[in-house]
Amino acid sequence: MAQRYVIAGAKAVTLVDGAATCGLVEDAAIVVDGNTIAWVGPAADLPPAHAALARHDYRGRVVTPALIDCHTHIVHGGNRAREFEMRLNGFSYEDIARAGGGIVSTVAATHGATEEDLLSSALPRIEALIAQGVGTVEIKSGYGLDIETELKMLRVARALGQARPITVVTSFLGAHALPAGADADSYIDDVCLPTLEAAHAKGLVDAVDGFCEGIAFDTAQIARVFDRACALGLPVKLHAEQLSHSGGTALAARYGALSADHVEYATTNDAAALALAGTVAVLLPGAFYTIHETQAPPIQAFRDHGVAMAVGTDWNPGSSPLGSLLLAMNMACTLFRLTPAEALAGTTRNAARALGLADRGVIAAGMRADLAIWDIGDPAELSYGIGINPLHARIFGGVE
Ligand code: DI6
Ligand code: FE
Repeated sequence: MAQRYVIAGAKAVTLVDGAATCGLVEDAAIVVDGNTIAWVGPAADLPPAHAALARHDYRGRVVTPALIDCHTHIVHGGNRAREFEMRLNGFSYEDIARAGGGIVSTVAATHGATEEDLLSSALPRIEALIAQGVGTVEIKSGYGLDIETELKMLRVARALGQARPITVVTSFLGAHALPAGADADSYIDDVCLPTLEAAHAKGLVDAVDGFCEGIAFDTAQIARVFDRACALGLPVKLHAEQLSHSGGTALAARYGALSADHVEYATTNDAAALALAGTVAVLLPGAFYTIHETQAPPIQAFRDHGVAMAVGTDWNPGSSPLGSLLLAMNMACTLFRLTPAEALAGTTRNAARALGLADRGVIAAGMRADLAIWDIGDPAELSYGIGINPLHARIFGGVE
């Protein structure tokens, strides 16, 4: 039901690009018209045309764009708590993957799960994100590695977006890991590319992702996936430079990717290439933390070159069982030295860019009315708290 009303009495953090202090408007008015924002500015400047609308007074709270988690793997079977213990006993993420654990063990659990199982196990995850003010979530496939299971995962991702008030954006991640005993080139040509075609034909794919790494696929193999994505008119993104420097970031930039994700081992040259391509660097501190990584992404090089930085949970059962985007913001600050303002831009404006969504992530006229209202006085509190959720209310498509 289309409604028109004014959000009043709150501080708005608009995140409008280039504005100082995150585009803070102290005593703001935000006019919501149906599912879009019709006007935002100081309450004192509210145009007379809107003056008679109902006012929802948020009494000094802080309003931000609804948060955006631009990198998750929340549709999957099983969990990998045993691997958590193995890492505590000195095994690395790569040791476990090479020993037949890791991604392929989640692939087995996902094969064994019905579509209903996958949906019911993912619902509490998406609800946890919604409860933290998230209005848009990206969900990847990649635990199928065969046509039937990849399609099943993507259908579940779409169903989650129907079942709950949140926008779901899908990424096809067929090039995530190599099924046991398979040859990587044959897997790409005979399984991954035909699956991408089939998933795209069913309207299940919004972007195409891959894992470029020693334990996954090399740049030539990922390039074949990207070529097919381009031929289908789909944008690309890439898990790049997570565990080693494999050349994925430069490849992503060459293809004009929406984002290069993880990027712990990216170099200054990689930062320059991302800047030139307009590719967002997506920082995933939950994975850095979980696998005991010590090499932090080159944040200062990203700043120096003007690379937009986003922050995501990477919520997955292996390298990042992290169900909190607010905690990801805190980790990005403490582990990677982002400022709280950079972390907030990373889960709003820059996260929207990492998903190719031009209609959200900032509070401005014409944008979707996806907003989060917080019981805080200073936007830095969103990153400062650890395990604290100060969400007061969430507005999705104008609906409170
Ligand atoms: N990098 C990650 O951090 C996730 N995928 C990837 O390519 C991990 C997925 C997993 O361990 O299950
Ligand atoms: Fe990931």
